[in-house]
Amino acid sequence: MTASVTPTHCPYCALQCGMNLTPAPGGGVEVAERADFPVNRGALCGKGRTAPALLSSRVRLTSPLVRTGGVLVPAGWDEALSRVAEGLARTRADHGPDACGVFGGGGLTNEKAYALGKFARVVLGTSQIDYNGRFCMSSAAAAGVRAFGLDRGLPFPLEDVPRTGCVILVGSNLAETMPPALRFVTELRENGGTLIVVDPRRTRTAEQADLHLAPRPGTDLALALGMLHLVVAEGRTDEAYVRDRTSGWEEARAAAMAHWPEYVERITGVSVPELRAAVRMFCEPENAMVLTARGPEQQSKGTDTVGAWINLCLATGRPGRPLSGYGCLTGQGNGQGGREHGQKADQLPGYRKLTDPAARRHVAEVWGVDPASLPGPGRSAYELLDALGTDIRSLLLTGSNPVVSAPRAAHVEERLRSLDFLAVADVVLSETAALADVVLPVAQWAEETGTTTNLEGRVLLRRRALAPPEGVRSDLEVLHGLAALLGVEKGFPTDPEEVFEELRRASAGGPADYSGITYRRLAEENGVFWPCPAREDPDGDAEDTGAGPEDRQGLPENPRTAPGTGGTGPGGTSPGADPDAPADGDGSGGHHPGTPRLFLDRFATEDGRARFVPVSHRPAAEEPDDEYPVLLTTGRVVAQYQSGAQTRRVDELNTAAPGPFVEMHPRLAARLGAADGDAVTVVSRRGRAVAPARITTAIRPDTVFMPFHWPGEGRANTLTNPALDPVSRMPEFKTCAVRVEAVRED
Ligand SMILES: Nc1nc2c(c(=O)[nH]1)N[C@H]1C(S)=C(S)[C@@H](COP(=O)(O)OP(=O)(O)OC[C@H]3O[C@@H](n4cnc5c(=O)[nH]c(N)nc54)[C@H](O)[C@@H]3O)O[C@H]1N2
Ligand SMILES: Nc1nc2c(c(=O)[nH]1)N[C@H]1C(S)=C(S)[C@@H](COP(=O)(O)OP(=O)(O)OC[C@H]3O[C@@H](n4cnc5c(=O)[nH]c(N)nc54)[C@H](O)[C@@H]3O)O[C@H]1N2
Ligand code: SF4
Ligand SMILES: [Mo]
Repeated sequence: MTASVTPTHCPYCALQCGMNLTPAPGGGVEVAERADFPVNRGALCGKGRTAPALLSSRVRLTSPLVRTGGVLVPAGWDEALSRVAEGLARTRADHGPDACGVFGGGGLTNEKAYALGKFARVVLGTSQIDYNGRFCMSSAAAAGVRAFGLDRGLPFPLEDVPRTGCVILVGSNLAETMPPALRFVTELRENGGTLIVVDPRRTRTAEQADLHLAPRPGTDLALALGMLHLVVAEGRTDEAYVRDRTSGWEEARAAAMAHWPEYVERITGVSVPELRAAVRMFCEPENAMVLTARGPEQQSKGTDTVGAWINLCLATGRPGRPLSGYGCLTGQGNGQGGREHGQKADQLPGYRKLTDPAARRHVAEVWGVDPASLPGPGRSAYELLDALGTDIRSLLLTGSNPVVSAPRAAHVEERLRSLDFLAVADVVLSETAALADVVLPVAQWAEETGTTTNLEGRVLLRRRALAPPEGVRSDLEVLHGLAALLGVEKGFPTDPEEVFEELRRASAGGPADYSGITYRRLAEENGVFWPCPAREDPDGDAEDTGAGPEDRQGLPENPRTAPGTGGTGPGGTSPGADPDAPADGDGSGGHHPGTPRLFLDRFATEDGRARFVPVSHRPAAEEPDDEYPVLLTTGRVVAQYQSGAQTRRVDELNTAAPGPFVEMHPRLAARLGAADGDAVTVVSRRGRAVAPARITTAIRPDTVFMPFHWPGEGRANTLTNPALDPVSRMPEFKTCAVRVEAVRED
């Protein structure tokens, strides 16, 4: 970089706040405000503000580690990479390619996620790859595909939120998990709109709401059905929209009519008058939105639950209309892009299906391999972790810390220990890296260039601002080195832009089409929304993706990118065009402008109609009983990120949120005889955890809440239930049955 200011994006959550990095007086970089990025307009939360701390931290890894005589000792890169290649090659020779597993992360850039999926399928030839995004928004993704034919977190930019009439936030604690985004709902209320928050806890987000519904954890499906029942009963259905833009209404309607408000009140604990008030607030304005996050999604019925909220939106004519619709607030920095380019068990780049022969042909051609050589779909994340040490003998893990973050974590930890060989690439010695045979120290966000796709489907460029410390390599360099040692010399470039150029070609014609996006455009624009297919460029430059017409043969026409779809037709005057785009023609200088708003003309289904899916309430996999009478739910606090591997190593954040706790109602605390701050034991069928009680009336008396950011005796995931959603394979992080006991001093 010649300039001393490097505009880039935060390493943490899916908001991908814009920030500037400037040289710090003592070396390294400092965060400075970057007001031009519309998502955060300069605002940052404490995590983003302190992100540079980990770049220069003494606790980060700067040398590979190799297990020798039972302990991890520093080693050179040649030795470390050889050990990894040997470990994987031996497993493959002894047990076949599917005995090699790969586990990725939604924090990895698009380039890394793409290279990792290609590495698994082309170099290892294994079907056994999945990633932590399965634990994140997979239920919303599955429901989105089912209803709309396409999954993109938000089908509209966040800036639409303040201009709608009503927003229902279902199981999102935005105020703590995406603080700068709270502004959008604050502005909504300033503009006269209303906010409904659905959360068993009165969170900082719920405190902002006009109406807070506090259902029992795991009952959002019934709640949404009860609201839909009332919509029908009160004659609030948008008949014309249902007729013209949807299919399957009769079945979905019949299913909802079986959920009487009184029945729903018994299941959820939300009263009939509250249900009626919510329906009125949602239906009366011309425009309204439902946004879900992990609360309703991380359930063993998460896909149906999101489906029920989508049904409510469809019956009232919301999706595919300006300033209206359904969206999912994705979580990780690249939670969106990380699920599009092939680190998912069933997927090829461009959000293509691994089971689709045309998709296999297209991607195999880009990769220069025989389509028949590509393996089929593999196991989902928890199933993959559960198979470690039995069917899967060696694992390459990058960008995740499942010892802390996976459900039934003690079991997962034991499975990791039973592997023949474990390699982990990380920036710090995470709890999972500490179990590895080889640890590979990798570069961090500010030390390398790459793209991410934020929760709006906006593809962004993160730029390198400083060189990584000596002894550290990038994930792309790691994959390049391993591929070469395993006999694949070509196809794993270390330059991120080169990887992105290949990703463009691999994604061309797929649902998540990035072929019209270049690093140059990303550097000039505030991100580009996919789908963004390559156009014939008048100057004949830059946009040749190499995807000739033959490559697309047999692929269904991409309905999102057909002319007029998504409102990005020529001229950019339709409501879909990005209001932030420069005003030259369609704001794209001859390029496809990208697609800020989806579905305005048609949905991405074969017939262009959104599909109602008939769903019915069912109980959680584990309901309270005499032995385990309390519900446990889990989630986040503002100052820690995920497994805490990064944020627990930043002093300021650690001081703000030093350890786990068990949030409980005074009535439950009184029954236990526990005072605020007293250690309590929480016991589930999977194990026990100990942490101080935090007593507050902000939670239901039948429920306790634990954040999951810490390892050790306060690890929430020792308790959680790995019951999986049948469609998305999402584990039930948000509900399990526990017993709470006061810890007695002996
Ligand atoms: N500070 C911080 N920010 C983060 C992260 C982080 O770790 N820390 N992680 C990022 C990632 S990857 C993600 S996925 C997002 C997650 O963002 P959110 O989804 O906002 O986070 P959670 O705290 O997991 O869950 C949100 C709320 O769901 C509620 N809830 C629990 N059970 C239920 C239920 O059954 N129904 C309903 N309706 N609500 C329920 C919880 O009380 C909680 O307040 O945050 C991102 N941002
Ligand atoms: N009980 C409970 N459990 C949960 C959840 C919950 O709500 N409740 N939420 C789930 C959700 S939504 C998520 S997303 C998961 C997340 O949980 P994890 O998958 O554990 O996520 P992180 O803690 O972000 O782990 C990322 C790891 O990769 C490292 N890392 C960061 N950047 C890079 C990079 O560029 N390359 C490499 N190689 N490594 C890097 C970090 O240091 C860290 O060790 O947790 C899930 N677990
Ligand atoms: S809200 Fe998310 S992206 Fe923004 S600064 Fe905080 S962690 Fe980073
Ligand atoms: Mo997540």
